[in-house]
Amino acid sequence: FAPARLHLNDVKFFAHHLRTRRHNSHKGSYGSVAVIGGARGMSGAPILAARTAIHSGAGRVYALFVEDALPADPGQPELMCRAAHDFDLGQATLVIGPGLGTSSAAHALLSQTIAADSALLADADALNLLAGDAALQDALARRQAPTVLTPHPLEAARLLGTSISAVQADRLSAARALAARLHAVVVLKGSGTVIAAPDGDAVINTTGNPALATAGTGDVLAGLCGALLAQDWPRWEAALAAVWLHGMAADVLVTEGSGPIGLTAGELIPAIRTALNRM
Ligand code: NPW
Ligand code: AMP
Ligand code: MG
Repeated sequence: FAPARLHLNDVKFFAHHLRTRRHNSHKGSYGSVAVIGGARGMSGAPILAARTAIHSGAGRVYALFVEDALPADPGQPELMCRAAHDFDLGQATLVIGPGLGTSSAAHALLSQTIAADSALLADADALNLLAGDAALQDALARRQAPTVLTPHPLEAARLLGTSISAVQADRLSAARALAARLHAVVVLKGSGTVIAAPDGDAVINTTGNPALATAGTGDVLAGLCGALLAQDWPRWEAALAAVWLHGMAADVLVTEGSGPIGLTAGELIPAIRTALNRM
């Protein structure tokens, strides 16, 4: 069956999931996000995700580093930066993968994360580790808490044991196959991002442009979707809204002359905040 295309009117349809900011609310009312990643040389990835999460309404955001290689200055004092082994994984929505690397410490953290009873978004190296471990895939598929996976075409190819060209030749089937196998909502990124559910539902996003073809934009998407999950959005609507808003932010920035050449992932963050508030 043909997939739907995701347009502004569809997104407005689930805007009611946005938390209204009640007068007597506090940071605990808006959920916590913990981003787990940041192996040596890749601390930027979890920081981008965590910065996005705090700009997307999450009440508290932690950036957790796999090898104790904490950056001297994460550039965002609102974030709580810690070594990952010092954190109780049950207390936040978990975003694992940005810059995680594939060390044995990263593998152990992924295993603990999958076992935690928290909403989970797995991206980047978390997906690469998953691709090489059938037992972890089984554990992921058995999770009760909401799970969203955000592979780019190479990460999807690794998970499916195939090539980028095979994934790209039939993106819908690739996304649906992964969603069915891993019992998760799958976001197959790239031009015309596909969002697929385990029951075969699939949607193609209509926002976004090649300004997004730059380092760190996937990490920003992970932080945005994590923030919506932390604010109790259902996983399907969280994935759809995050993909749509991320692409819309890039479209607005290009219209304003900040792209397509040289747009940076960090510049998406305030534009996402604006798009969320307008929603
Ligand atoms: P090609 O070149 O076409 O053969 P990798 P990564 C393909 C972290 N980061 N359509 C493409 O293959 C991440 O979080 C850290 C078609 C491309 O070369 C990870 O942990 C940053 N093909 C880690 O780095 C900022 C596509 O995939 C290859 C495609 C490695 O992640 C950057 C890249 O895949 C980064 O986020 C598409 N739409 N998209 C930081 N500042 O700390 C991708 N491909 O080898 O898994 O590398 O994605 O850079
Ligand atoms: P990642 O490869 O993980 O950094 O993610 C890249 C992000 O940019 C994903 O959200 C992609 O969908 C998006 N992206 C990359 N290239 C394009 C493109 N040509 N058109 C639209 N979106 C893109
Ligand atoms: Mg990525």
